[in-house]
Amino acid sequence: MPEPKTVATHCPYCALQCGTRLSRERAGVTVRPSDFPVNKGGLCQKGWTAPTLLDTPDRLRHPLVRDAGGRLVPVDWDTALDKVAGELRRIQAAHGRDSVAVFGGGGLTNEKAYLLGKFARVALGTSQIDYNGRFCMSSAAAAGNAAFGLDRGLPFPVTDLGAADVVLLAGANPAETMPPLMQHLAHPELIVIDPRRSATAERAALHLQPAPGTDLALALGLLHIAVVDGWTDTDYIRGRTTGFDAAWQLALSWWPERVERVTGVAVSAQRTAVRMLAEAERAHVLTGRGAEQHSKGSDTVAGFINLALALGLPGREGSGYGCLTGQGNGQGGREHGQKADQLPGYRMITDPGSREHIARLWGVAADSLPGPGRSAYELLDALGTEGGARALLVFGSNPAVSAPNAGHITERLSSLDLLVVADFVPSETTRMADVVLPVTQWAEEDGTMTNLEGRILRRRRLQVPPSHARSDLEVLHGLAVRLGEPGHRYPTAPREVFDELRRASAGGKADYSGITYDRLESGEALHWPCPDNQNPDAPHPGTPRLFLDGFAHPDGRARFAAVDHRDAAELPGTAFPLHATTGRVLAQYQSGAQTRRIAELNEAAPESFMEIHPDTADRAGLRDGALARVSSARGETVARVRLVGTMRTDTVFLPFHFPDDERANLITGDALDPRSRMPEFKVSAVRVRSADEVGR
Ligand SMILES: Nc1nc2c(c(=O)[nH]1)N[C@H]1C(S)=C(S)[C@@H](COP(=O)(O)OP(=O)(O)OC[C@H]3O[C@@H](n4cnc5c(=O)[nH]c(N)nc54)[C@H](O)[C@@H]3O)O[C@H]1N2
Ligand SMILES: Nc1nc2c(c(=O)[nH]1)N[C@H]1C(S)=C(S)[C@@H](COP(=O)(O)OP(=O)(O)OC[C@H]3O[C@@H](n4cnc5c(=O)[nH]c(N)nc54)[C@H](O)[C@@H]3O)O[C@H]1N2
Ligand code: SF4
Ligand SMILES: [Mo]
Repeated sequence: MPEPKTVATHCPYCALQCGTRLSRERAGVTVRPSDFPVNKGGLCQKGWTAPTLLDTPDRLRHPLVRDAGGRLVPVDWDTALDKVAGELRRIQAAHGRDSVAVFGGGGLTNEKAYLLGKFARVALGTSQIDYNGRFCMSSAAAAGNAAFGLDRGLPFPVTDLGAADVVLLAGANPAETMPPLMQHLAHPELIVIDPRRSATAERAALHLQPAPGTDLALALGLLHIAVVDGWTDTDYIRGRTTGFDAAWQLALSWWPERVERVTGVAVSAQRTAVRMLAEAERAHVLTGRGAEQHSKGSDTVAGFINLALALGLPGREGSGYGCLTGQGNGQGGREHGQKADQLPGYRMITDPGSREHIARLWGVAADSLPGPGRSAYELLDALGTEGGARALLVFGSNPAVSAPNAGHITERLSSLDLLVVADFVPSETTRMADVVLPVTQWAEEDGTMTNLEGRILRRRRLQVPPSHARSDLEVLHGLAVRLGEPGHRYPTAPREVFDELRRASAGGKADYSGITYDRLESGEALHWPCPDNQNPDAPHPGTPRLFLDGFAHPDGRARFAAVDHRDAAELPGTAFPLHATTGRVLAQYQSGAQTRRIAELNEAAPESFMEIHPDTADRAGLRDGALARVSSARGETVARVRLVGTMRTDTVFLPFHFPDDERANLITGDALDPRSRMPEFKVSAVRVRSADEVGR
């Protein structure tokens, strides 16, 4: 069949998954936004420039294997896959199944995420699989599951936001991270909680500017005011929730003046925030990575959910709580079994019934499935150590840049016997690999993605991939067969994988069994859960809005969580007197592996920088535009000084998109949330000084 000239598909980057029309024209591939509900004809600069990535000059086009002289040299696929499979067998024979680990990504399609989990648990038989979503959504997932019995980023369509009167954004900067979403936030009054006056805070009716790592105290304080000032919805609390008293016992000791002392947010601003939310007819509380990427991220999200519950928002038409998921398939990526403790359908790997269901589908014995493995940071931290893995396969991540404590993690990666990376562009991690496998990218493949509202979308193929690139599904198939698996267990056609995934998910929390490629093809808006009701004439319509009739716990009630504030793992002191926090800029995506190769984006954001208050800079002897060295107890990074008068004087901000000695993660630490295992990307104690004196 000839390739189509135009396809309706979605942007390759973030969880908004803006709808686009891609066309192949003589001058190359062009993109136009479509009138899809999330982006309503809008795209951000990354979306507009995405086609450039398809034929970037340094696109990976051949499998590469490191030769005796230490250079990566092109080889054919059989040589590359034979080598990988041979090494994996040798390492597992000598050191056991768990000596091989797998690291996935929230950018992978549902089909890839599913097959990767199956490959790890069956073909490799390893428990050691986790993915970069652990760095992204795990705290909100832990809190959401505990509160509502179910974790779907937004339990309602994005378009509901536009009808709200007030939206509170805790640690999210969508004006840069999901620009077209701002169309839906134009009408509601915004309350933004962010230590920086971000582009989103600029548009807010109210900006609360706490010290990094103090959101939980603030959330407890807002709950305190809601109760004391009589704003709570007592009927809702009585009828639809449990656990209020225990949560209130802890919020009781967070009176407004104390909260002001800990967070720096004025009492009057706290009161205004609560009044705005409580007086609104329709209101939403949303969290982003700013509130979540902490060693108490899951408790912090629980604190904001407590506030939303006290005001009676979740599960009410037009109001609610949600988390803004991050990566393109950040939602689906967490449902199909690439997370250390999960099986497909958002099932727990420790649950005997779930193991039985999945094992039967996969044609293996339930007791042959491994148990839960290590979380992302712990998996990387253990590489090459006693009991840790000695070989690692990476699909869809660039941990040499994006993992916390990156200097240490880079060392762990280099201690491996075998590092295999599948990617379509060179990255800081492929550069360290023993074998690099060149794969297809978005416009060259079919599949499904699940956006931030839990809606399943079709990624469509526009053109043939470069001749030697293979899809991730083909790579997994090729490796599995070489490891002695029957080929039919690892289908390479996305539709076939999706059909198996549907059956795997049937009866699970994230039930996709009623969703088919044909239904998606006809343009139906299908949000999970969408069970197969066996009625072809009136199939299940999917679930755009969750919790309207009850929450997903057996008693139908939401749970308040008894959470209390605690300090960040590391506080500023004499040696390291400032808070550093990290995050994103509009023109770069994540580790930058994709966007740093696009000229327009590089012009807009060419290098790392540090936002710092002029007084703080002055004390450190730093001029605007000078190079600064920013050091923590872990290491040091280099960034261009940017004086910003609205910064807190105790805090600096760095983006994490840049490589080598500009990696912000050289300073971040290894503290993890005890429940979600989320690293504390958003707080480190640092010292800043001029780099000019010492040179680079
Ligand atoms: N341009 C661009 N867009 C992206 C991405 C990208 O890399 N680039 N990545 C995508 C992904 S995977 C994700 S997860 C999302 C993330 O989207 P966001 O959550 O919006 O992104 P961040 O910039 O990490 O963090 C948001 C804000 O948190 C603030 N912050 C820092 N520390 C704290 C704190 O202690 N408390 C509070 N309340 N706020 C704090 C930062 O100043 C920042 O403005 O973006 C997605 N979209
Ligand atoms: N300091 C600090 N660090 C952070 C964060 C922060 O806020 N601050 N945020 C964290 C968050 S939220 C996230 S999500 C992570 C993200 O960080 P990473 O996991 O490093 O994410 P990407 O840079 O998107 O890396 C994806 C890689 O996979 C490739 N890729 C994309 N699609 C596919 C595919 O389909 N198949 C294969 N095989 N490869 C593919 C891309 O080319 C790229 O090289 O960073 C985390 N790190
Ligand atoms: S907002 Fe996200 S999905 Fe939309 S164009 Fe930008 S990067 Fe792509
Ligand atoms: Mo993310």
